[in-house]
Amino acid sequence: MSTSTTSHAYGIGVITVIVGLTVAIGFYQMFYLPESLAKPSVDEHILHPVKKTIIDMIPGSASADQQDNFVPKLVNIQLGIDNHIVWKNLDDVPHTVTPDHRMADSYSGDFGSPGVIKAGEEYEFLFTEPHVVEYHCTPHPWMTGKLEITKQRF
Ligand SMILES: [Cu+2]
Repeated sequence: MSTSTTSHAYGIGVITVIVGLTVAIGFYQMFYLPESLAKPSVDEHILHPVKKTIIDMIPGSASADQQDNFVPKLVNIQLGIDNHIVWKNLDDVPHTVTPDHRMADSYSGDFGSPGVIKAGEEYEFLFTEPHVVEYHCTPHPWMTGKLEITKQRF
């Protein structure tokens, strides 16, 4: 009698442990795993680079006759050094920063200003991976720029 009660309790204990483990593994696969895969772990130096890179949209950029618009036009960027980029609209009309081909950084998401950047405003983007990006301004397609993002050279 007492033996049977003990083995019964033991059986319930085993089942509880199995159910518990199943729930834990299920949770891990359903929630934890996708979450940790979706957000790539990025080096702290890349998340917080030493300096910002400033690209000016200079006054008069809206004119196709003006040679300079995005200044500087070609920028070499090193991850962990200057991969945080800020475009400043110093002109008096709105501009955009639009990639020639859709481009997404796996940490920061889609690259490109969500709308126009008004006069005096800015757009910033943190690159966390090597990319070559050519971009332009949608209303003024003669405004073009290029970024080459590479890993830090030691
Ligand atoms: Cu423009």
